[in-house]
Amino acid sequence: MSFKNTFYYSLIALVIVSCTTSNGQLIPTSNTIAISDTETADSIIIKAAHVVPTPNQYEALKNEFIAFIHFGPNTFTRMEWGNGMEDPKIFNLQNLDTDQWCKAMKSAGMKMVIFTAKHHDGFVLWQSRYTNQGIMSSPYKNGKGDVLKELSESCKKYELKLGVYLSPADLYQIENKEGLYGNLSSYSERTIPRPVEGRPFKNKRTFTFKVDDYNEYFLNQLFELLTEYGDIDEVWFDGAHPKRKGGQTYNYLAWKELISALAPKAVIFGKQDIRWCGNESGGTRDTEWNVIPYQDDPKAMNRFGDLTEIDLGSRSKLQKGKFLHYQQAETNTSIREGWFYRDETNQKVRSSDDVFDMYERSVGGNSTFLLNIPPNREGTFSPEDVKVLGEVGRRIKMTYEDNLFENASGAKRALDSDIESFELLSAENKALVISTKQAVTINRLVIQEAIATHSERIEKHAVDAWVDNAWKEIAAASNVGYKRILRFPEVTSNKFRIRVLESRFEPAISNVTAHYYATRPPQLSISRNLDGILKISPKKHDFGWKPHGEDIAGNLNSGYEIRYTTDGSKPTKDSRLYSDSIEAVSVELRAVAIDKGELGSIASKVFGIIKKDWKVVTTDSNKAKHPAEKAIDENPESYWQSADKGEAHAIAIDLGKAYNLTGFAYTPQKEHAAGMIEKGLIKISKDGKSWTVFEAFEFGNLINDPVTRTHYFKNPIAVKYIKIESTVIAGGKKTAAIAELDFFE
Ligand code: FUL
Repeated sequence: MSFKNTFYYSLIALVIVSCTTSNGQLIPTSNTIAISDTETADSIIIKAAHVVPTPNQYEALKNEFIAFIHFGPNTFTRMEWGNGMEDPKIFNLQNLDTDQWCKAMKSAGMKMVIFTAKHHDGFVLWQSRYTNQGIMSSPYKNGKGDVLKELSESCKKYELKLGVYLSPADLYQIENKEGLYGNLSSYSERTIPRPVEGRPFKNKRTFTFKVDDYNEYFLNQLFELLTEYGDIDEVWFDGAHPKRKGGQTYNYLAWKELISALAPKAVIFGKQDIRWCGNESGGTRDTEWNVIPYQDDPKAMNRFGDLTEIDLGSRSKLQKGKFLHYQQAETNTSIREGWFYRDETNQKVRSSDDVFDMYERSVGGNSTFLLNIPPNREGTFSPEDVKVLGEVGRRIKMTYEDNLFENASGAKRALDSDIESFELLSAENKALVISTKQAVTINRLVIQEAIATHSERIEKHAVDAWVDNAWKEIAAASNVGYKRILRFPEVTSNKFRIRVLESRFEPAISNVTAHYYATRPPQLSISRNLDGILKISPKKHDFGWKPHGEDIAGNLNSGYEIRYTTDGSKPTKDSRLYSDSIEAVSVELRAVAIDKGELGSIASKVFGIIKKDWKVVTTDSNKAKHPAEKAIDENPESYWQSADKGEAHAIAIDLGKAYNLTGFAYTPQKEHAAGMIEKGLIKISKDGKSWTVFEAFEFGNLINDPVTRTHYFKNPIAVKYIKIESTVIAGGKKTAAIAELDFFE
């Protein structure tokens, strides 16, 4: 043990006994702190309490709400993942209005936009010198257009920061004859950027790296992106691979060196700065720790895996680390079903309720909210998306602009609206009392820790209000970190108290504000049973964020009524009143909750034909726990899974009578990543015995985004026996699974 370590340990031991310091710092803070083999459990926790974000990470956290833009050939082919063999002319863009994008993003209060400069298909949306698979070969401005350039200019005009997503996976470079991906080229010293005749760079810096062809290509492209479009504040890398070739690996450490040199303010997503939240549906953890244990030093790591567990940084997890590292989460999801634009009719757009709820859970849950808005084929955000962005921005402003603790007294340095100053709590004093001049009615409380200097330390806390001459607990949650938004039923008082119940070390609270959210009619969800009986109820979130152990929809909304239509028309206050169920129907049901005359967001669901008389004719195999009937039981939680290994698996269904079918919906199971049917065939039969192929279908990105996918047939077909047969299972897996199948008339 070094002298330095011995010194720290004695100090730690001393402080654990006395538990106070003058400034709340016991050891030097750092972005990564190593743990030695002989370290005690207590000193590991003390170390965790001194792991802080880098200045770049801290700035990125302060952005809070940022945008993602997925745009490219998929926008025109309506695919989630391209195949790399697209003719660049498919990107048939005639108009582009990046000012309109920026205006809409600004209206939502977003601070940065991350643009898909290249998605997995390898098509580049800027004027790269190193490929012709891109905008230069498309009709847009006769091959002279540059979407990233236009966006970067709009960003300057509207004061938005800019980030770029450069997909490491590259199907064009895999599929074409001269493709560089996995071409087994040797490693040698290469100069970045590689000079190209007649295309000089303004930035004259050069770099030398020992890399292979694909990594050189990637570095050349990074050089272009980081030197020709103004400041880049985030570089985004994912880990998805629709296909692999030649054992291609990535020299991330070389990429990082280049990024640090050319974009010193940028954070890197998918690597040591920012991690994926673990899902693409806007799910958040109740407790999102950003101080994470690692086995290797993240600063020297070349590969980062996805961290998807529910618990990433509790005390017991920290004990297993050899390095403790600050790595914040980004909660990423799309405003539309899918990352790319498809259409105005079948592709649902999230409601403002939904987006606002995700905003509160993610920004108020120690992460950054990254919301994707996919531009349409006209080069604009669609009107519905623009409306939702504006509405969410208004709600954020209306709720959070006014601080009802503005003139309050008590915890001065937490109330002064300067998030750098803080109130340091100690073992003796673990509470802050706040008094307002007049009584205030609140249902939201924001708490922030001084993470840049004092890390995230609070592990459990509660809030009380002084009501009827006694303290009444109104909310409780676990950690705080950068920001915690507490949501609770409204309460009126002039005295509040924050109690820290557990912490890693002396917590430094930098900000406390109180707010009132004007509640709205609840979002609704619609379900159907096997007999076709429909039920409408307030939506429960897939990932329940219920820090105070109560049902938020129930707390915030009562006395509302539900109105609905079954003919596809918009429900209004004059539509039919819902009581407790709707008789057997196979329809498009649209419903809305109405509270004090105000209409909530419309919930809609298209129900296929009723499954009561369906029978499974055959399957190739079944796992004992997952019989075929589970695919048609109207319960998306249960599923059929094939037992045999291979790519081809089938389930055939007798619909009871012939229907004129227009399409089908596939709901994958969500328990694990195996069994996602990426490609398959629809087969039909007259007798349930001999089958002919009717049509092929394809669904991309199912592993990361396992939501219901719909495929409409080119022409309707009258049929009684129908079969779904897989031809490709996502992620190279060998079994097929179906949670629910629906057929539309
Ligand atoms: C994933 C990709 O596979 C999706 O298509 C999308 O780009 C998402 C943001 O990242 O890794």
